[in-house]
Amino acid sequence: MLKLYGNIRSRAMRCLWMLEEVGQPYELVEKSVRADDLQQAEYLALNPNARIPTLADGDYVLWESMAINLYLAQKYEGPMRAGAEVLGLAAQWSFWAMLETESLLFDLLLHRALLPEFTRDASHAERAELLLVKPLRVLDEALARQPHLAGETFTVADLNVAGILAWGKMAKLDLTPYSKVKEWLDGCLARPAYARVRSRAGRT
Ligand SMILES: N[C@@H](CCC(=O)N[C@@H](CS)C(=O)NCC(=O)O)C(=O)O
Repeated sequence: MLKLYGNIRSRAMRCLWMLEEVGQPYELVEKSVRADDLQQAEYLALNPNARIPTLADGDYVLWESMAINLYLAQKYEGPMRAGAEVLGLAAQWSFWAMLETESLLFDLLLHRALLPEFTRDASHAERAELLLVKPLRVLDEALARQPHLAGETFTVADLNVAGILAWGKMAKLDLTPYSKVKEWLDGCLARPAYARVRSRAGRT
């Protein structure tokens, strides 16, 4: 059975969402982000970065959340199975989201929500929001041309980017100027597979 190492409150969320969309049986092996949990010889043999998530599909092991999802989209039959064109666009948007938005969104999340209030710095959040204008415009323009990132239907391209942009929602990023992004993100996050993973969080 597929095994995903991680936890719901981490970047493993993106892969849990994908696994739910793919519909293959899988097991979540709970791993926190604590060093004592990650710096174990057995886990380091799977992921030498000592980070989560990691996927094990039998003896085949992968780390990096975006790569795990692109693999699952190629490997398994079903609604998320993607051909070369979709995979190309999914890789493009996944690299783009990681490089152009992820660290800015993380900064925003830290300084708006995650850090204890007395250590938050509003100027960090403002800077991140300003630097996000350009990529959010790019995304908004793409979604004005077609409803999803690789065409008419929801694919791993949407899942990978929405999995990152979800941090913006948690950080109360104002998406009003990017109406297409807002509509698309709300639609992605309303998917039953996403809700199933979130309800699992409520149980843990
Ligand atoms: N680029 C990696 C990042 C993985 C990552 O940084 N995961 C965090 C949890 S969200 C982690 O394991 N942190 C523990 C640490 O850095 O010590 C991915 O997308 O999978």
